[in-house]
Amino acid sequence: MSDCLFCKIINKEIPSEIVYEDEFVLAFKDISPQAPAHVLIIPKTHIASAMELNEQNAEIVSKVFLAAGKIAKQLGIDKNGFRIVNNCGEDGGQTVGHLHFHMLGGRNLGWPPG
Ligand code: DGP
Repeated sequence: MSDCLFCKIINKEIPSEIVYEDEFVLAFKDISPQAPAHVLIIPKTHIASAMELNEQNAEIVSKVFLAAGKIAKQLGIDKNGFRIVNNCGEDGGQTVGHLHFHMLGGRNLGWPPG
C-alpha cells in the first residue's frame, strides 16, 4: 500500500535498522524500544491488522514465528527468552495499520504487562 509506513520500510523508501529479512517477512528495530531488544516483525504483504487474517493469508503468522526463533539466536535472547506481542485495533494500542509483531527481550519483562 503506497501510503503505509511499514510498506515504505519494506520497500526501503524509509530507512530502518533491519535485523532479518526473507521472502515473507522483514524484521527491524523499533524506533522507540521498550526493552534492550525490541524488534518489529512484519509480513511483506500488506495486512492491516490481525483482524484481516483469513484462511488464505494466515500462514504468514507461522513465517513470523519461524523468523522470531532465528532472530532470537542472532540477538542472543534465545536462552533467557522473549515476548512476542501483537497490538490489534484502537483498544489494543495499534498505531500503525500494517500487521506487526513486537519481539521484546534482554530484560525480565514481568507479567501481567502494564
Ligand atoms: P503499535 O503501537 O503496536 O502499532 O506499534 C507500532 C510501533 O512502530 C511502535 O512501537 C513504534 C514503531 N514505529 C513507528 N514508526 C516507526 C518508524 O518509522 N520506524 C521504526 N523503526 N519503528 C517505528
